[in-house]
Amino acid sequence: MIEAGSYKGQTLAVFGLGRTGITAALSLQKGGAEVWAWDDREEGRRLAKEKGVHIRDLRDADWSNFDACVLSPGVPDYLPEVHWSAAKAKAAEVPIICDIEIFAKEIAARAPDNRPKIIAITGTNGKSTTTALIGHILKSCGKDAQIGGNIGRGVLDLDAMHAGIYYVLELSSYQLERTYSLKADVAIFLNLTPDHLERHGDMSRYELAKRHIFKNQTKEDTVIIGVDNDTGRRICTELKAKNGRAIIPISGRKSLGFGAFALKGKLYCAMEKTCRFIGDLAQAKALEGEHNSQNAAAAYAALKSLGLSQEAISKGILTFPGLAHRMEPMGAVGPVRYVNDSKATNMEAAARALSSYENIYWIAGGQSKSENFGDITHLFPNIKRAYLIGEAATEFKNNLDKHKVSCKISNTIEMAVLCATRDAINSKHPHPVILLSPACASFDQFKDFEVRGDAFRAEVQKLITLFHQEKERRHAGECA
Ligand code: UMA
Repeated sequence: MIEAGSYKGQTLAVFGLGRTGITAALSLQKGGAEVWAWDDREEGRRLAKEKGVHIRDLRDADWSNFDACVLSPGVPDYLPEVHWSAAKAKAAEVPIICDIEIFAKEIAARAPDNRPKIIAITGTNGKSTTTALIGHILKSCGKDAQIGGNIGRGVLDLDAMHAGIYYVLELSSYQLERTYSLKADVAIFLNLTPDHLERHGDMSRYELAKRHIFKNQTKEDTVIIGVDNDTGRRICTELKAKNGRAIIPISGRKSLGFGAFALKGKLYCAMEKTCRFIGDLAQAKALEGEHNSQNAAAAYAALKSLGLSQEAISKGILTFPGLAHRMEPMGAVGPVRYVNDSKATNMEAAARALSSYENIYWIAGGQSKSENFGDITHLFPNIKRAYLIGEAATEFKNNLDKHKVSCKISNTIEMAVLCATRDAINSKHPHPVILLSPACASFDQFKDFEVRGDAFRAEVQKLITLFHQEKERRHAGECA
Protein backbone atom coordinates (compact mmCIF):
# COMPACT_ATOMS: atom_id res chain seq x y z
CA MET A 1 0.00 0.00 0.00
CA ILE A 2 1.10 3.57 -0.70
CA GLU A 3 0.99 5.71 2.46
CA ALA A 4 -0.31 9.18 1.63
CA GLY A 5 2.00 11.41 3.68
CA SER A 6 1.14 14.54 1.67
CA TYR A 7 -2.08 15.02 3.62
CA LYS A 8 -0.48 14.56 7.05
CA GLY A 9 -2.25 16.66 9.68
CA GLN A 10 -5.19 17.42 7.38
CA THR A 11 -8.79 16.31 7.84
CA LEU A 12 -10.47 14.58 4.90
CA ALA A 13 -13.94 13.26 4.19
CA VAL A 14 -13.90 9.95 2.28
CA PHE A 15 -17.23 9.06 0.75
CA GLY A 16 -18.04 5.70 -0.89
CA LEU A 17 -16.36 2.67 0.67
CA GLY A 18 -15.80 0.35 -2.27
CA ARG A 19 -12.38 -0.49 -3.70
CA THR A 20 -11.35 3.17 -4.02
CA GLY A 21 -12.74 4.48 -0.75
CA ILE A 22 -11.32 1.79 1.51
CA THR A 23 -7.79 1.99 0.11
CA ALA A 24 -7.88 5.80 0.06
CA ALA A 25 -9.05 5.96 3.70
CA LEU A 26 -6.43 3.47 4.91
CA SER A 27 -3.66 5.15 2.92
CA LEU A 28 -4.56 8.59 4.33
CA GLN A 29 -4.84 7.24 7.89
CA LYS A 30 -1.42 5.57 7.62
CA GLY A 31 0.03 8.80 6.26
CA GLY A 32 -1.16 10.76 9.30
CA ALA A 33 -4.40 12.40 8.09
CA GLU A 34 -7.63 12.48 10.07
CA VAL A 35 -10.27 10.59 8.11
CA TRP A 36 -14.05 10.75 8.26
CA ALA A 37 -15.27 7.87 6.10
CA TRP A 38 -18.89 7.06 5.21
CA ASP A 39 -20.99 5.02 2.77
CA ASP A 40 -24.76 5.04 2.17
CA ARG A 41 -24.86 1.25 2.69
CA GLU A 42 -24.55 -0.13 6.18
CA GLU A 43 -22.82 -3.22 4.75
CA GLY A 44 -20.25 -0.95 3.08
CA ARG A 45 -19.55 0.79 6.40
CA ARG A 46 -19.30 -2.53 8.26
CA LEU A 47 -16.80 -4.04 5.82
CA ALA A 48 -14.67 -0.89 5.85
CA LYS A 49 -14.69 -0.77 9.65
CA GLU A 50 -13.49 -4.37 9.79
CA LYS A 51 -10.51 -3.32 7.68
CA GLY A 52 -9.65 -0.51 10.08
CA VAL A 53 -11.26 2.48 8.33
CA HIS A 54 -12.41 5.27 10.68
CA ILE A 55 -16.17 5.42 10.15
CA ARG A 56 -17.81 8.72 11.09
CA ASP A 57 -21.21 9.98 10.07
CA LEU A 58 -20.69 12.58 7.36
CA ARG A 59 -24.37 13.50 7.22
CA ASP A 60 -24.18 15.59 10.39
CA ALA A 61 -20.51 16.61 10.12
CA ASP A 62 -19.33 20.22 9.98
CA TRP A 63 -18.00 20.18 6.41
CA SER A 64 -16.12 23.45 6.83
CA ASN A 65 -13.54 21.42 8.84
CA PHE A 66 -12.54 19.29 5.83
CA ASP A 67 -9.49 20.06 3.69
CA ALA A 68 -10.73 17.80 0.87
CA CYS A 69 -13.42 15.26 0.07
CA VAL A 70 -12.33 11.99 -1.58
CA LEU A 71 -15.38 10.98 -3.58
CA SER A 72 -15.51 7.49 -5.10
CA PRO A 73 -15.60 7.47 -8.91
CA GLY A 74 -19.09 5.97 -9.04
CA VAL A 75 -20.60 8.75 -6.89
CA PRO A 76 -21.87 11.63 -9.08
CA ASP A 77 -21.28 15.31 -8.28
CA TYR A 78 -23.12 16.69 -11.33
CA LEU A 79 -25.46 14.35 -13.26
CA PRO A 80 -27.77 12.38 -13.10
CA GLU A 81 -28.08 14.17 -9.75
CA VAL A 82 -25.60 15.66 -7.31
CA HIS A 83 -25.04 13.19 -4.49
CA TRP A 84 -25.71 14.69 -1.01
CA SER A 85 -22.04 14.31 0.00
CA ALA A 86 -20.93 16.26 -3.09
CA ALA A 87 -23.58 18.92 -2.41
CA LYS A 88 -22.24 19.36 1.15
CA ALA A 89 -18.65 19.54 -0.11
CA LYS A 90 -19.55 22.15 -2.71
CA ALA A 91 -21.57 24.23 -0.23
CA ALA A 92 -18.59 24.29 2.16
CA GLU A 93 -16.14 24.93 -0.75
CA VAL A 94 -14.27 21.70 0.03
CA PRO A 95 -12.32 20.46 -3.03
CA ILE A 96 -13.60 17.16 -4.44
CA ILE A 97 -10.77 14.80 -5.37
CA CYS A 98 -10.25 11.08 -5.98
CA ASP A 99 -7.60 8.51 -5.11
CA ILE A 100 -5.61 9.29 -8.29
CA GLU A 101 -5.14 12.88 -7.07
CA ILE A 102 -3.76 11.62 -3.74
CA PHE A 103 -1.39 9.31 -5.65
CA ALA A 104 -0.29 12.21 -7.90
CA LYS A 105 0.47 14.39 -4.86
CA GLU A 106 2.66 11.63 -3.44
CA ILE A 107 4.72 11.56 -6.62
CA ALA A 108 5.00 15.33 -6.80
CA ALA A 109 6.34 15.36 -3.22
CA ARG A 110 9.34 13.21 -4.21
CA ALA A 111 12.65 14.54 -5.56
CA PRO A 112 12.53 14.53 -9.41
CA ASP A 113 15.31 11.92 -9.71
CA ASN A 114 13.52 9.59 -7.29
CA ARG A 115 10.13 9.48 -9.00
CA PRO A 116 8.54 6.37 -10.45
CA LYS A 117 7.55 6.23 -14.12
CA ILE A 118 3.87 6.81 -14.79
CA ILE A 119 2.13 5.45 -17.87
CA ALA A 120 -1.48 6.63 -17.86
CA ILE A 121 -4.06 5.22 -20.27
CA THR A 122 -7.51 6.50 -21.12
CA GLY A 123 -10.07 6.31 -23.94
CA THR A 124 -13.61 5.02 -24.28
CA ASN A 125 -12.56 1.51 -25.31
CA GLY A 126 -9.39 -0.56 -25.13
CA LYS A 127 -8.04 0.94 -21.88
CA SER A 128 -7.95 -2.28 -19.89
CA THR A 129 -6.31 -4.34 -22.65
CA THR A 130 -3.67 -1.67 -23.30
CA THR A 131 -2.98 -1.28 -19.57
CA ALA A 132 -2.64 -5.03 -19.03
CA LEU A 133 -0.53 -5.40 -22.18
CA ILE A 134 1.94 -2.69 -21.12
CA GLY A 135 2.13 -4.18 -17.62
CA HIS A 136 2.75 -7.63 -19.10
CA ILE A 137 5.56 -6.42 -21.38
CA LEU A 138 7.28 -4.54 -18.56
CA LYS A 139 7.07 -7.55 -16.26
CA SER A 140 8.36 -9.87 -18.97
CA CYS A 141 11.38 -7.54 -19.24
CA GLY A 142 12.01 -7.99 -15.52
CA LYS A 143 10.75 -4.52 -14.52
CA ASP A 144 8.82 -3.82 -11.33
CA ALA A 145 5.45 -2.91 -12.93
CA GLN A 146 2.31 -2.14 -10.93
CA ILE A 147 -1.06 -2.17 -12.70
CA GLY A 148 -4.03 -0.35 -11.23
CA GLY A 149 -6.78 2.26 -11.48
CA ASN A 150 -10.05 1.61 -13.28
CA ILE A 151 -8.82 -1.87 -14.19
CA GLY A 152 -9.96 -3.00 -10.73
CA ARG A 153 -7.26 -2.26 -8.17
CA GLY A 154 -7.27 1.13 -6.46
CA VAL A 155 -3.98 2.96 -7.12
CA LEU A 156 -3.24 3.48 -3.44
CA ASP A 157 -3.39 -0.28 -2.96
CA LEU A 158 -0.35 -0.73 -5.25
CA ASP A 159 3.17 -1.36 -3.95
CA ALA A 160 5.08 1.55 -2.39
CA MET A 161 6.91 3.99 -4.66
CA HIS A 162 10.59 3.87 -5.48
CA ALA A 163 12.70 5.05 -8.37
CA GLY A 164 12.67 2.37 -11.06
CA ILE A 165 9.09 1.25 -10.39
CA TYR A 166 6.55 1.67 -13.23
CA TYR A 167 2.90 2.43 -12.49
CA VAL A 168 0.63 1.53 -15.40
CA LEU A 169 -2.72 3.18 -14.73
CA GLU A 170 -6.04 2.76 -16.48
CA LEU A 171 -7.92 6.01 -15.87
CA SER A 172 -11.65 6.53 -16.41
CA SER A 173 -13.35 9.87 -17.01
CA TYR A 174 -14.89 9.49 -13.54
CA GLN A 175 -11.38 9.43 -12.05
CA LEU A 176 -9.76 11.97 -14.36
CA GLU A 177 -12.39 14.64 -13.71
CA ARG A 178 -11.29 14.67 -10.04
CA THR A 179 -7.53 14.54 -10.79
CA TYR A 180 -5.55 17.79 -11.05
CA SER A 181 -1.88 17.10 -10.19
CA LEU A 182 -1.03 13.97 -12.20
CA LYS A 183 2.02 14.32 -14.44
CA ALA A 184 2.26 11.27 -16.66
CA ASP A 185 5.60 10.40 -18.25
CA VAL A 186 3.51 8.80 -20.98
CA ALA A 187 -0.18 9.68 -21.48
CA ILE A 188 -2.12 7.44 -23.87
CA PHE A 189 -5.45 8.62 -25.30
CA LEU A 190 -6.86 5.73 -27.32
CA ASN A 191 -10.20 7.01 -28.68
CA LEU A 192 -13.37 8.83 -27.69
CA THR A 193 -16.92 7.86 -28.63
CA PRO A 194 -20.22 8.51 -26.82
CA ASP A 195 -20.36 6.82 -23.40
CA HIS A 196 -21.20 7.79 -19.81
CA LEU A 197 -23.25 10.74 -21.09
CA GLU A 198 -25.78 10.25 -18.30
CA ARG A 199 -22.93 11.28 -16.00
CA HIS A 200 -21.13 13.95 -18.04
CA GLY A 201 -24.13 15.45 -19.82
CA ASP A 202 -22.53 15.84 -23.23
CA MET A 203 -19.48 14.88 -25.27
CA SER A 204 -17.61 18.12 -24.58
CA ARG A 205 -17.69 17.56 -20.80
CA TYR A 206 -16.74 13.90 -21.31
CA GLU A 207 -13.78 14.95 -23.46
CA LEU A 208 -12.77 17.65 -20.99
CA ALA A 209 -12.62 15.09 -18.18
CA LYS A 210 -10.50 12.73 -20.30
CA ARG A 211 -8.13 15.54 -21.29
CA HIS A 212 -6.99 15.85 -17.67
CA ILE A 213 -4.63 13.01 -18.59
CA PHE A 214 -2.38 15.53 -20.44
CA LYS A 215 -2.33 18.07 -17.61
CA ASN A 216 1.06 19.04 -16.15
CA GLN A 217 3.05 17.22 -18.85
CA THR A 218 6.24 18.94 -20.01
CA LYS A 219 8.34 18.58 -23.16
CA GLU A 220 10.19 15.60 -21.63
CA ASP A 221 6.90 13.68 -21.47
CA THR A 222 5.14 11.76 -24.21
CA VAL A 223 1.60 11.89 -25.57
CA ILE A 224 0.30 8.94 -27.58
CA ILE A 225 -2.97 9.47 -29.44
CA GLY A 226 -5.11 7.05 -31.42
CA VAL A 227 -5.95 8.63 -34.77
CA ASP A 228 -8.43 6.00 -36.00
CA ASN A 229 -11.26 8.14 -34.69
CA ASP A 230 -12.28 11.75 -35.52
CA THR A 231 -11.93 13.02 -31.98
CA GLY A 232 -8.46 11.48 -31.62
CA ARG A 233 -7.34 13.11 -34.89
CA ARG A 234 -8.65 16.51 -33.76
CA ILE A 235 -6.98 16.30 -30.34
CA CYS A 236 -3.72 15.19 -31.97
CA THR A 237 -3.77 18.24 -34.26
CA GLU A 238 -4.61 20.58 -31.38
CA LEU A 239 -1.80 19.28 -29.18
CA LYS A 240 0.71 19.34 -32.03
CA ALA A 241 -0.15 22.99 -32.63
CA LYS A 242 0.73 23.74 -29.00
CA ASN A 243 4.09 22.02 -29.57
CA GLY A 244 4.66 21.38 -25.88
CA ARG A 245 5.65 17.71 -25.83
CA ALA A 246 6.45 14.67 -27.96
CA ILE A 247 3.28 13.47 -29.68
CA ILE A 248 3.15 10.01 -31.22
CA PRO A 249 0.08 9.15 -33.32
CA ILE A 250 -0.98 5.49 -33.42
CA SER A 251 -3.27 3.56 -35.73
CA GLY A 252 -4.57 0.01 -35.98
CA ARG A 253 -5.46 0.27 -39.66
CA LYS A 254 -3.50 2.81 -41.68
CA SER A 255 0.08 3.75 -42.33
CA LEU A 256 1.45 6.92 -40.76
CA GLY A 257 4.40 9.06 -41.85
CA PHE A 258 5.33 9.31 -38.18
CA GLY A 259 4.10 7.10 -35.33
CA ALA A 260 3.38 3.45 -34.62
CA PHE A 261 0.78 1.62 -36.66
CA ALA A 262 -0.52 -1.71 -37.88
CA LEU A 263 -1.53 -2.60 -41.44
CA LYS A 264 -3.51 -5.80 -41.88
CA GLY A 265 -2.25 -7.09 -38.56
CA LYS A 266 1.42 -6.27 -39.15
CA LEU A 267 2.95 -3.84 -36.66
CA TYR A 268 5.31 -1.07 -37.84
CA CYS A 269 7.28 1.66 -36.11
CA ALA A 270 7.88 4.98 -37.88
CA MET A 271 9.17 6.83 -34.82
CA GLU A 272 12.74 7.13 -36.08
CA LYS A 273 14.30 7.91 -39.46
CA THR A 274 13.05 4.79 -41.20
CA CYS A 275 9.84 2.80 -40.96
CA ARG A 276 10.53 -0.66 -39.50
CA PHE A 277 8.49 -3.86 -39.42
CA ILE A 278 8.06 -4.91 -35.77
CA GLY A 279 6.01 -8.09 -35.79
CA ASP A 280 3.05 -10.08 -37.08
CA LEU A 281 0.12 -9.61 -34.71
CA ALA A 282 -1.58 -12.72 -36.15
CA GLN A 283 0.72 -14.58 -33.77
CA ALA A 284 -0.60 -12.62 -30.79
CA LYS A 285 -3.64 -14.78 -30.09
CA ALA A 286 -5.09 -12.42 -27.47
CA LEU A 287 -4.94 -9.38 -29.76
CA GLU A 288 -7.41 -10.18 -32.56
CA GLY A 289 -8.96 -7.33 -34.52
CA GLU A 290 -7.95 -3.84 -35.70
CA HIS A 291 -8.76 -2.25 -32.35
CA ASN A 292 -6.29 -4.60 -30.66
CA SER A 293 -3.74 -3.73 -33.34
CA GLN A 294 -4.13 -0.12 -32.21
CA ASN A 295 -3.70 -1.20 -28.58
CA ALA A 296 -0.49 -3.03 -29.55
CA ALA A 297 0.75 0.09 -31.39
CA ALA A 298 0.02 2.16 -28.26
CA ALA A 299 1.96 -0.25 -26.06
CA TYR A 300 4.86 -0.31 -28.52
CA ALA A 301 5.05 3.49 -28.77
CA ALA A 302 4.83 3.94 -24.98
CA LEU A 303 7.57 1.48 -24.13
CA LYS A 304 9.86 2.52 -26.98
CA SER A 305 9.62 6.12 -25.79
CA LEU A 306 10.68 4.89 -22.33
CA GLY A 307 13.77 3.22 -23.80
CA LEU A 308 12.82 -0.49 -24.02
CA SER A 309 14.25 -2.41 -26.95
CA GLN A 310 12.22 -3.38 -30.03
CA GLU A 311 12.97 -7.08 -29.37
CA ALA A 312 11.79 -7.01 -25.77
CA ILE A 313 8.56 -5.17 -26.63
CA SER A 314 7.63 -7.39 -29.58
CA LYS A 315 8.34 -10.54 -27.55
CA GLY A 316 6.04 -9.24 -24.78
CA ILE A 317 3.27 -8.41 -27.28
CA LEU A 318 3.30 -11.93 -28.70
CA THR A 319 3.14 -13.61 -25.27
CA PHE A 320 0.29 -11.45 -23.89
CA PRO A 321 -2.34 -13.85 -22.48
CA GLY A 322 -5.29 -11.42 -22.82
CA LEU A 323 -7.91 -10.35 -20.30
CA ALA A 324 -11.05 -11.99 -19.02
CA HIS A 325 -14.33 -10.70 -20.55
CA ARG A 326 -12.61 -8.95 -23.48
CA MET A 327 -12.98 -11.12 -26.58
CA GLU A 328 -11.96 -13.99 -24.33
CA PRO A 329 -12.00 -17.41 -26.02
CA MET A 330 -14.21 -19.80 -23.99
CA GLY A 331 -13.64 -23.04 -25.87
CA ALA A 332 -15.67 -24.88 -28.50
CA VAL A 333 -18.39 -27.43 -29.07
CA GLY A 334 -17.31 -29.15 -32.28
CA PRO A 335 -16.77 -26.39 -34.85
CA VAL A 336 -18.63 -23.76 -32.78
CA ARG A 337 -16.35 -21.31 -30.92
CA TYR A 338 -17.55 -19.26 -27.94
CA VAL A 339 -16.20 -15.77 -27.21
CA ASN A 340 -16.92 -13.78 -24.04
CA ASP A 341 -16.84 -10.03 -24.68
CA SER A 342 -19.04 -9.03 -21.73
CA LYS A 343 -16.92 -5.90 -21.19
CA ALA A 344 -18.41 -4.48 -24.41
CA THR A 345 -20.91 -2.26 -22.62
CA ASN A 346 -21.41 0.17 -25.50
CA MET A 347 -22.08 -0.04 -29.24
CA GLU A 348 -18.58 1.04 -30.24
CA ALA A 349 -17.00 -1.74 -28.14
CA ALA A 350 -19.37 -4.36 -29.57
CA ALA A 351 -18.53 -3.12 -33.08
CA ARG A 352 -14.91 -4.03 -32.45
CA ALA A 353 -15.82 -7.66 -31.77
CA LEU A 354 -18.36 -7.79 -34.62
CA SER A 355 -15.66 -6.67 -37.05
CA SER A 356 -13.25 -9.38 -35.84
CA TYR A 357 -15.24 -12.50 -36.85
CA GLU A 358 -17.54 -13.83 -39.56
CA ASN A 359 -20.56 -16.14 -39.12
CA ILE A 360 -21.44 -14.61 -35.77
CA TYR A 361 -24.29 -15.73 -33.53
CA TRP A 362 -24.54 -12.53 -31.52
CA ILE A 363 -25.82 -12.37 -27.93
CA ALA A 364 -26.62 -8.73 -27.18
CA GLY A 365 -28.73 -6.54 -24.93
CA GLY A 366 -28.98 -5.51 -21.30
CA GLN A 367 -29.44 -1.96 -20.04
CA SER A 368 -29.44 0.16 -23.19
CA LYS A 369 -27.11 3.11 -23.77
CA SER A 370 -27.75 3.88 -27.45
CA GLU A 371 -30.93 4.58 -29.30
CA ASN A 372 -29.92 2.91 -32.53
CA PHE A 373 -27.11 1.03 -34.17
CA GLY A 374 -25.50 4.17 -35.65
CA ASP A 375 -22.56 3.37 -37.84
CA ILE A 376 -22.25 -0.33 -37.06
CA THR A 377 -24.80 -1.36 -39.70
CA HIS A 378 -21.98 -2.17 -42.16
CA LEU A 379 -21.03 -5.04 -39.82
CA PHE A 380 -24.47 -6.65 -39.98
CA PRO A 381 -23.45 -9.04 -42.83
CA ASN A 382 -21.15 -10.74 -40.27
CA ILE A 383 -24.16 -11.58 -38.08
CA LYS A 384 -26.02 -14.78 -38.88
CA ARG A 385 -28.53 -14.31 -36.09
CA ALA A 386 -28.88 -12.20 -32.92
CA TYR A 387 -30.17 -13.43 -29.53
CA LEU A 388 -31.46 -10.56 -27.44
CA ILE A 389 -31.46 -10.36 -23.67
CA GLY A 390 -32.42 -7.95 -20.90
CA GLU A 391 -34.30 -4.65 -20.92
CA ALA A 392 -33.05 -3.62 -24.36
CA ALA A 393 -34.23 -6.81 -26.11
CA THR A 394 -37.37 -5.33 -27.74
CA GLU A 395 -35.66 -2.07 -28.71
CA PHE A 396 -32.77 -4.04 -30.30
CA LYS A 397 -35.22 -6.35 -32.08
CA ASN A 398 -37.11 -3.41 -33.61
CA ASN A 399 -33.87 -1.94 -34.87
CA LEU A 400 -32.49 -5.22 -36.22
CA ASP A 401 -35.82 -5.99 -37.94
CA LYS A 402 -35.51 -2.68 -39.82
CA HIS A 403 -32.13 -3.83 -41.11
CA LYS A 404 -33.42 -7.33 -41.89
CA VAL A 405 -31.00 -9.00 -39.45
CA SER A 406 -32.46 -12.29 -38.24
CA CYS A 407 -33.01 -12.08 -34.49
CA LYS A 408 -34.86 -13.59 -31.59
CA ILE A 409 -35.73 -12.43 -28.09
CA SER A 410 -34.10 -14.92 -25.70
CA ASN A 411 -34.40 -12.79 -22.53
CA THR A 412 -31.71 -14.68 -20.57
CA ILE A 413 -28.11 -15.62 -21.25
CA GLU A 414 -28.94 -19.27 -20.57
CA MET A 415 -31.63 -19.34 -23.27
CA ALA A 416 -29.50 -17.29 -25.68
CA VAL A 417 -26.54 -19.71 -25.39
CA LEU A 418 -28.78 -22.74 -25.93
CA CYS A 419 -30.59 -21.31 -28.98
CA ALA A 420 -27.42 -19.91 -30.53
CA THR A 421 -25.62 -23.24 -30.12
CA ARG A 422 -28.48 -25.16 -31.72
CA ASP A 423 -28.65 -22.70 -34.66
CA ALA A 424 -24.87 -22.57 -35.15
CA ILE A 425 -24.55 -26.38 -35.20
CA ASN A 426 -27.49 -26.78 -37.61
CA SER A 427 -26.31 -23.98 -39.93
CA LYS A 428 -23.22 -25.82 -41.21
CA HIS A 429 -21.54 -22.41 -41.56
CA PRO A 430 -17.75 -22.69 -41.47
CA HIS A 431 -16.20 -21.57 -38.15
CA PRO A 432 -19.32 -20.20 -36.44
CA VAL A 433 -18.67 -17.94 -33.43
CA ILE A 434 -21.13 -17.48 -30.59
CA LEU A 435 -20.27 -14.03 -29.33
CA LEU A 436 -21.49 -12.40 -26.13
CA SER A 437 -20.82 -8.73 -26.87
CA PRO A 438 -23.85 -7.01 -25.35
CA ALA A 439 -23.41 -3.33 -26.38
CA CYS A 440 -25.25 -2.55 -23.15
CA ALA A 441 -24.59 -2.15 -19.44
CA SER A 442 -25.30 -5.24 -17.34
CA PHE A 443 -27.08 -3.68 -14.36
CA ASP A 444 -30.63 -4.76 -15.37
CA GLN A 445 -29.78 -8.46 -14.84
CA PHE A 446 -26.34 -8.64 -13.19
CA LYS A 447 -24.19 -6.89 -10.57
CA ASP A 448 -21.66 -5.92 -13.24
CA PHE A 449 -20.14 -7.00 -16.57
CA GLU A 450 -17.89 -9.52 -14.82
CA VAL A 451 -20.82 -11.40 -13.27
CA ARG A 452 -22.55 -11.35 -16.69
CA GLY A 453 -19.42 -12.79 -18.35
CA ASP A 454 -19.16 -15.44 -15.63
CA ALA A 455 -22.81 -16.45 -16.24
CA PHE A 456 -21.99 -16.89 -19.94
CA ARG A 457 -18.88 -18.90 -19.07
CA ALA A 458 -20.93 -21.20 -16.79
CA GLU A 459 -23.50 -21.91 -19.56
CA VAL A 460 -20.78 -22.57 -22.13
CA GLN A 461 -18.93 -24.82 -19.71
CA LYS A 462 -22.09 -26.91 -19.18
CA LEU A 463 -22.44 -27.42 -22.94
CA ILE A 464 -18.76 -28.26 -23.41
CA THR A 465 -18.97 -30.87 -20.61
CA LEU A 466 -22.11 -32.40 -22.14
CA PHE A 467 -20.47 -32.46 -25.56
CA HIS A 468 -17.42 -34.32 -24.25
CA GLN A 469 -19.54 -36.76 -22.22
CA GLU A 470 -21.59 -37.53 -25.32
CA LYS A 471 -18.41 -38.00 -27.39
CA GLU A 472 -16.99 -40.41 -24.82
CA ARG A 473 -20.30 -42.32 -24.64
CA ARG A 474 -20.32 -42.72 -28.42
CA HIS A 475 -16.68 -43.74 -28.46
CA ALA A 476 -17.37 -46.36 -25.74
CA GLY A 477 -20.37 -47.62 -27.76
CA GLU A 478 -18.24 -47.96 -30.90
CA CYS A 479 -15.53 -49.86 -29.00
CA ALA A 480 -18.00 -52.24 -27.31
N1 UMA B 1 -21.98 4.50 -2.94
C1 UMA B 1 -22.78 5.17 -2.04
N2 UMA B 1 -23.75 6.00 -2.55
C2 UMA B 1 -23.93 6.17 -3.88
C3 UMA B 1 -23.08 5.46 -4.79
C4 UMA B 1 -22.11 4.63 -4.28
O1 UMA B 1 -22.64 5.05 -0.83
O2 UMA B 1 -24.82 6.94 -4.26
C5 UMA B 1 -20.96 3.60 -2.41
C6 UMA B 1 -21.36 2.14 -2.60
O3 UMA B 1 -22.16 1.69 -1.57
C7 UMA B 1 -20.00 1.44 -2.63
C8 UMA B 1 -19.06 2.52 -3.15
O4 UMA B 1 -19.73 3.77 -3.10
O5 UMA B 1 -19.57 1.04 -1.36
C9 UMA B 1 -18.74 2.19 -4.62
O6 UMA B 1 -17.94 3.16 -5.16
P1 UMA B 1 -17.60 3.09 -6.73
O7 UMA B 1 -18.85 2.86 -7.50
O8 UMA B 1 -16.82 4.29 -7.08
O9 UMA B 1 -16.78 1.72 -6.85
P2 UMA B 1 -15.30 1.28 -6.43
O10 UMA B 1 -15.43 -0.07 -5.86
O11 UMA B 1 -14.55 2.30 -5.67
O12 UMA B 1 -14.69 1.08 -7.90
C10 UMA B 1 -14.11 2.19 -8.58
C11 UMA B 1 -14.49 2.10 -10.06
N3 UMA B 1 -15.93 2.14 -10.18
C12 UMA B 1 -16.57 3.05 -10.95
O13 UMA B 1 -16.00 3.87 -11.59
C13 UMA B 1 -18.06 2.98 -10.99
C14 UMA B 1 -13.97 0.80 -10.66
O14 UMA B 1 -14.21 0.83 -12.07
C15 UMA B 1 -12.46 0.73 -10.43
O15 UMA B 1 -11.99 -0.53 -10.89
C16 UMA B 1 -12.14 0.87 -8.95
O16 UMA B 1 -12.70 2.12 -8.46
C17 UMA B 1 -10.64 0.91 -8.64
O17 UMA B 1 -10.03 2.03 -9.21
C18 UMA B 1 -15.23 -0.06 -12.55
C19 UMA B 1 -16.12 0.65 -13.57
O18 UMA B 1 -17.21 0.17 -13.84
C20 UMA B 1 -14.62 -1.27 -13.24
N4 UMA B 1 -15.66 1.77 -14.15
C21 UMA B 1 -16.40 2.48 -15.18
C22 UMA B 1 -16.21 1.82 -16.55
O19 UMA B 1 -15.18 1.14 -16.74
O20 UMA B 1 -17.05 2.04 -17.43
C23 UMA B 1 -15.91 3.92 -15.26
